[in-house]
Amino acid sequence: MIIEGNLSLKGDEKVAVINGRFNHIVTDRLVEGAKDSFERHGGNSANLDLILVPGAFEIPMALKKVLATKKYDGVVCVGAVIRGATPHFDYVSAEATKGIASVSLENNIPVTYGLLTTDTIEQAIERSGSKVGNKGFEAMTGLIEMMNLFQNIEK
Ligand code: INI
Repeated sequence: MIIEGNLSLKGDEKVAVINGRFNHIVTDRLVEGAKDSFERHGGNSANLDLILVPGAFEIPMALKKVLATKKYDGVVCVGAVIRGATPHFDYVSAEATKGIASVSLENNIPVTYGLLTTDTIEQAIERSGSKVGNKGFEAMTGLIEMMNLFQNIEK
């Protein structure tokens, strides 16, 4: 038997998007992409909460808090870490990524990763609704599949 998740929502699923506001010109577009995917797949926008944090570094701690409420069926994390002239990029992107992964493994609630880690602002723009798609849309679509998969595993 193959167990997988489809991409349709019933409309009662409650989802949170956690957005790191740093580079908000990019991350606001990721949020739009996530919302677009949620609505296109049958989600009710009244059941979609947006949680804003200062930057990607703060996403894991907000994720931990959000999951502890047990209010949500799934959480999408979006943010944009863009390389600068110093090693700051490496610390922020590594901690955000490690933190999201480790917090998500402690809970039985699907979490997806819509963090851009790019060398340039151009690459980030390309991945937030232009040439190379929208990572927020992809992360929400992945979340929908995982929420349905989790339900099917329990059946
Ligand atoms: N936060 C980001 O989300 N993206 C970045 O590119 C970034 N850079 O390059 O500095 C960034 N820094 C802020 C960091 O996430 C924290 O908000 C800040 O250090 C306060 O804890």
